[in-house]
Amino acid sequence: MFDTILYEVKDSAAWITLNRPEKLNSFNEAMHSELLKALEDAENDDGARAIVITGAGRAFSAGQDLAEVDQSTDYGELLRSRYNPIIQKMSGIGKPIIAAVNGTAAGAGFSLALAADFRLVSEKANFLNAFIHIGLVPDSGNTYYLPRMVGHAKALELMVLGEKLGAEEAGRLGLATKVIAEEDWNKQISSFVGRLASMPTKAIALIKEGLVQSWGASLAEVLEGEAHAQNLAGHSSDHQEGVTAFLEKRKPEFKGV
Ligand code: T3D
Repeated sequence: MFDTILYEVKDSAAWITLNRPEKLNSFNEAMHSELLKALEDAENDDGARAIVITGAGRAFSAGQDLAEVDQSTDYGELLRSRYNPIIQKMSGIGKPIIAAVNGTAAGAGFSLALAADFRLVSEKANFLNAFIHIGLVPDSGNTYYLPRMVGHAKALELMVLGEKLGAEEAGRLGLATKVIAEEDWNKQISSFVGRLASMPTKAIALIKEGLVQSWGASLAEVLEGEAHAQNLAGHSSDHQEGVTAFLEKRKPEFKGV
């Protein structure tokens, strides 16, 4: 169905693999539209309660395919039409998105990992704000997410110096949710994804939405947003199940509704 990605729904999660390993999963036009379509499919599939994005081969993604751009390219338009819809979509999807960063995440590949809700990072992986090395500025949400995650000073350092950030330091900075040894990779990814896919999905969606809204909001607006979200969560079947399971002293079985 797709040429540049692999897509599979299994164990209640949608697994999206960027699949141009010979080009380090850099983004060509087809991969932009296919990733967006895969995200929409995953969003609309009730059988998928978590979404994983990973890369085939030794890289997560090396960002824009540089062989596809030249001086005639309208870079602003390229971002508006191809990258930005992906980043916006990831923020708006009411399901947890996990970037399983198997190797280098460079340029817009770094931005893609930042736009996920969790980053599980292989001990062999690294993050690289490669833009500066080719005279560009970080894009695809990089200047939004990175300072919010690691602070202004560190973000500026990574953007301007363009040095590789290793997995261990990414863990220390809180950018990596978990750093995973190679031999444990598949097992730990499956277990983390399985855990998220069995959680109260509706509450996760409301948490994602509330966090995004909180950035530009006043305390009064945030308090009202929380009250609204809590009313929605409080009337979900999963909330009822959570309370019943607590009172019955058993593990809850959330259905995501
Ligand atoms: O349109 C616009 O420009 C605006 C949008 C911008 C968004 C962006 O993402 S801009 C940033 C683009 N990305 C980069 O600048 C990263 C370029 N790649 C690298 O710096 C290095 O490849 C890595 C540090 C990521 C990995 O280095 P290394 O030594 O492990 O691998 P390599 O030998 O450089 O790459 C392996 C192959 O992948 C190689 O092909 P070959 O020689 O075997 O046929 C290389 O050309 C190819 N490759 C890697 N990155 C890209 C790429 N081909 C096209 N585009 C790439 N981004």
